[in-house]
Amino acid sequence: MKIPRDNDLPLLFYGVPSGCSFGSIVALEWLGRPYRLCRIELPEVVSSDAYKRINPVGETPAMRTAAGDFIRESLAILHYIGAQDLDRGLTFAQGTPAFDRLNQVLAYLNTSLFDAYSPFWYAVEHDLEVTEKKVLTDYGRAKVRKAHADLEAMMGDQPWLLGEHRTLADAYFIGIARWNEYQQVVDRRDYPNLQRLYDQLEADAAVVFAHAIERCEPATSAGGFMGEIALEKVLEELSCMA
Ligand SMILES: N[C@@H](CCC(=O)N[C@@H](CS)C(=O)NCC(=O)O)C(=O)O
Repeated sequence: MKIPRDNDLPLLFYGVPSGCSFGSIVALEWLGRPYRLCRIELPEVVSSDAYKRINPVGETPAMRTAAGDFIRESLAILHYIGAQDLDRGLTFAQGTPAFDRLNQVLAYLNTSLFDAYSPFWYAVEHDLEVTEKKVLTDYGRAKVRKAHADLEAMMGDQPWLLGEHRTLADAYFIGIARWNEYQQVVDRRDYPNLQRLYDQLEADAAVVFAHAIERCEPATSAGGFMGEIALEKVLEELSCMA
């Protein structure tokens, strides 16, 4: 059996605290293939010139693939992970109605749900007048409510976002949906299908693992996690290869 060298393993650069990279960690765990992680602190490290060598737009997640290529943007990374093994059922063959539906739900999560929380993060990170803050958060609240209502209807009473089986969409959903715990924008119990999905995911071993990784607590992987590597080390390797 060929033992993979560290550099042959996909490497996910994930943002903490509470980055949307969470979904990519969950997807990697569900995939079950060897991978490594590189922790990036938000907002300091992610905006540094050093990290911009990994992702020029200064955002997480980013991924260095097993072939050494860099992929940025959650959806591109999630699709890369899913395509590693179609038999895992995290995604579907491109060109099929199932793939198109998955892509549609992922795009909704990546735009409408993700973006709905942006006004709240902006309000937390900037010094605003009371009235400015109110306008911003009222706008955000309307967007978060709409996104929850839309997703509730999209999901219906099926067990997972796409139907009978968990997919990349569920992995990505949980990383964003948990932002409501900090911002308390909606009461998720008003959206019973989403609450059921949320509870089911929070009990999932990959989600428990991803929380532990974010908190630097002992984390039990399904087997794929091969350890963390520091950004400095990755950059050193890049310099040696240049
Ligand atoms: N369109 C990007 C957005 C990525 C993004 O905004 N990531 C956040 C964390 S969730 C980030 O790294 N922000 C930089 C910062 O906080 O300074 C994607 O979907 O991957």
